[in-house]
Amino acid sequence: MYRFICLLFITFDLYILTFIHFGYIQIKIQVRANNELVVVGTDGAYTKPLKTNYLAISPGQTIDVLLVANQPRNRYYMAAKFYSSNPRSQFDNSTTTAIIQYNGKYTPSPNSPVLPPLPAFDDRNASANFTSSLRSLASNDHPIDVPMTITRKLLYTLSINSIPCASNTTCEGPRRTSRFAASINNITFDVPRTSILGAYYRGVNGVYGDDFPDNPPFVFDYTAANLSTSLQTPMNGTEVKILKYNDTVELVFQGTNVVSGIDHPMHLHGYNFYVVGSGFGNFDRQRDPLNYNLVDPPLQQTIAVPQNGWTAIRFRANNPGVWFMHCHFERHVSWGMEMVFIVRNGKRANEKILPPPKDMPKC
Ligand SMILES: *[C@@H]1O[C@H](CO)[C@@H](O)[C@H](O)[C@H]1NC(C)=O
Ligand SMILES: *[C@@H]1O[C@H](CO)[C@@H](O)[C@H](O)[C@H]1NC(C)=O
Ligand SMILES: *[C@@H]1O[C@H](CO)[C@@H](O)[C@H](O)[C@H]1NC(C)=O
Ligand SMILES: *[C@@H]1O[C@H](CO)[C@@H](O)[C@H](O)[C@H]1NC(C)=O
Ligand SMILES: *[C@@H]1O[C@H](CO)[C@@H](O)[C@H](O)[C@H]1NC(C)=O
Ligand SMILES: *[C@@H]1O[C@H](CO)[C@@H](O)[C@H](O)[C@H]1NC(C)=O
Ligand SMILES: *[C@@H]1O[C@H](CO)[C@@H](O)[C@H](O)[C@H]1NC(C)=O
Ligand SMILES: *[C@@H]1O[C@H](CO)[C@@H](O)[C@H](O)[C@H]1NC(C)=O
Ligand SMILES: [Cu+2]
Repeated sequence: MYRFICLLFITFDLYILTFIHFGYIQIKIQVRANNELVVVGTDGAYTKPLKTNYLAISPGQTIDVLLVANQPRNRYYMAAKFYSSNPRSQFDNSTTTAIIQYNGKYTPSPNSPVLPPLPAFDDRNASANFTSSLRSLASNDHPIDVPMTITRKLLYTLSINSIPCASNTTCEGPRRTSRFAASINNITFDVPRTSILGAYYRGVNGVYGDDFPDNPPFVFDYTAANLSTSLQTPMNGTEVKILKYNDTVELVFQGTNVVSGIDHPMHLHGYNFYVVGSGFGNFDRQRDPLNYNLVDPPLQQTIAVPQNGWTAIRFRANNPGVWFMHCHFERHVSWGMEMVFIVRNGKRANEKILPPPKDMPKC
């Protein structure tokens, strides 16, 4: 559960600002309390304005924020640091800063700007609280279309795993006799050498199977503190989940504490999805759906599933094709925390997968 640190990109321009995009790290950012931040969008969809003094953002996400520059002209810090829910992960715990400087003629205070307080690096309440406070704008001009009748109910566990090294060999990495892996529904994805999209489009057999399970193959207390090590070794396969055109899907991601629980920023290609609920602990099929937000849930492309918690999303499968779904921690993708949805064609001409471009190079 080591993280890659990649680009951190912030643009800032006062008065009407704004776009803040952090790729690839999960981070909290805070400006001095009185410089108000107003979140107005996420992953390219409007949200109801949300006043906040910090943001929690995950790899792959975008958040649009307005900064209300209503303070005395001076210089102010903005600050960002890692959020890490896993006590065993190693990361750079320093705080990165930038200075926001008001325009105009004035003498800046001779003192260094006050560093804004940030939530503690392991404050998963602060992270989950921000994430679960987002609401779609859901106005007449920007209506939403949350699937209400569900045709496919899926529960996918997200686990860190451990695979023993071949006997009498040692593996690279911190564990000498085993190596880390990761899985969805206990399947570590084995990336085929042939493109799944190409195989599906051309009807080539043998590249993938269509048995990706709708539910975890073993039911256990997913988030218990002390899980048996016998749960740690995953299965390995190239299984896809087939959806019919226009299926309405509810997918609950369930984080597990196998090896070690951590947040997983899950990203689905080809779709935006509504995030209708989330919580800590095990998802309760009876109780938790009663608290879904079906009125103004945020429309997102990547969602951080809380450590040892769950997140429920809904989408309508109206974009035919072959769509990758994966954790957006690059390390976890390389460990196998991914799977593929194949969405079948509909009947009408505009409900079909597009042909490859004429100039696409042949393999
Ligand atoms: C940050 O990391 C350094 C080096 O690992 C450690 O000495 C220090 O205590 C850490 N600080 C905090 C606030 O966790
Ligand atoms: C997080 O919230 C729960 C209640 O929802 C509380 O029991 C716990 O102490 C909080 N943790 C922190 C670090 O604030
Ligand atoms: C977030 O935390 C604040 C202050 O602790 C609380 O009032 C609010 O209800 C929380 N929101 C969510 C969505 O948990
Ligand atoms: C592993 O090493 C031991 C001791 O060197 C040897 O007896 C055994 O045959 C080896 N096993 C394999 C599978 O290579
Ligand atoms: C899956 O198993 C095959 C055959 O044992 C192996 O070659 C491959 O490396 C495994 N893939 C993963 C992702 O562990
Ligand atoms: C966790 O399990 C191990 C092995 O079963 C046991 O030795 C240990 O005491 C357990 N720890 C807790 C906190 O239950
Ligand atoms: C995953 O599957 C393997 C092989 O069947 C099993 O040994 C292991 O306990 C399973 N783990 C989980 C978390 O389901
Ligand atoms: C798909 O669902 C949409 C929205 O309910 C509906 O307008 C459309 O007719 C459906 N198409 C098919 C092929 O079922
Ligand atoms: Cu992950």
